[in-house]
Amino acid sequence: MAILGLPEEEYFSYGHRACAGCGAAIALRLITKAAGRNSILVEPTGCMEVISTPYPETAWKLPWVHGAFENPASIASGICAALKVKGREDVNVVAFGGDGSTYDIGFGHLSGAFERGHNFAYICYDNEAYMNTGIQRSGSTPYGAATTTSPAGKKSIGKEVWKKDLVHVLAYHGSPYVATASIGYPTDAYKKIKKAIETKGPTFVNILATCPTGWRTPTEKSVEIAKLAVETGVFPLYEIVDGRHSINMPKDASRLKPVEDYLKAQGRFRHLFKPERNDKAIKYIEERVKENLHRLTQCAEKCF
Ligand SMILES: Cc1ncc(C[n+]2csc(CCOP(=O)(O)OP(=O)(O)O)c2C)c(N)n1
Ligand SMILES: [Mg+2]
Repeated sequence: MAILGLPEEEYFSYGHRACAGCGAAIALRLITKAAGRNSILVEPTGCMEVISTPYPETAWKLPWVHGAFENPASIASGICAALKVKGREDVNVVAFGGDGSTYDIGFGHLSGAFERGHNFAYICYDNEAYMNTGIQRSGSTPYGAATTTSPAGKKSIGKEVWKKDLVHVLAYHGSPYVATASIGYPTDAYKKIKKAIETKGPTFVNILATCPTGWRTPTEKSVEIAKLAVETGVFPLYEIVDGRHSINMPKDASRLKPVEDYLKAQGRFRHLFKPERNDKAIKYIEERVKENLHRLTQCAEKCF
């Protein structure tokens, strides 16, 4: 299936082993389309590595390096250094990892690579948990979500702390370009990934990618739910270019869809509504979402 207005060439081929409705597989198509032929890809361990390279097969039509869970940013740094020595400025270095690798286990490597200022783009396909090993919570898992290591029950509402704001953490490293994207808005995501690749220096895009298995959502609703995350303000789309914020969506914070619509659509939040409605937790989520949008709007109006 072609995505309207995007290059038709596919460098991440069909026949891979992702689950039906896998949002991260859509993200990979967008990443490779934006990167194009002259690219070297780096990927740590995670679902997208496992489903794309079951020996002796591969879904990759571009040079692709698999690293350990923690070190895609270090491998990308080494590739950048080698290309520099060879005087090659025509090759894109693109690393991409899941949220577990990016937000948690590989964070030290990522921070180091950003501090050193290598010329590469890092894309996190954010499915908000360690899915490959059985849905464990990560630093990116949202507040209130049930995972196997933040189970919901009589004494727990699921994950009890808010999602880490990695996008700003990397912006504060001095990155010239960081952005959020969603597979619900593929054209926006494609443009941002392309911009990240074309901008000199270490850049970052966090793309929200629905996981029907971990989020307990119907496979045919992956794109719809990824859109709903944006339309409710739960996952706003914005860019920070050389320290300057701009919010792409939602445009009007006073006309959002109810946050409840997003939560109710997913089994990982079901305990917030059944057997009894947890008003306190739902209200807390709504308030934090509003607060976050307010903070972003202020950043966009002033300067970072
Ligand atoms: C150092 C290390 N710790 C743990 C693992 C086991 N492991 C492999 S993949 C994975 C989860 C990956 O999560 P994420 O990065 O979010 O990608 P996803 O599976 O969600 O695509 C874990 C814990 C490992 N390979 N190496
Ligand atoms: Mg993950």
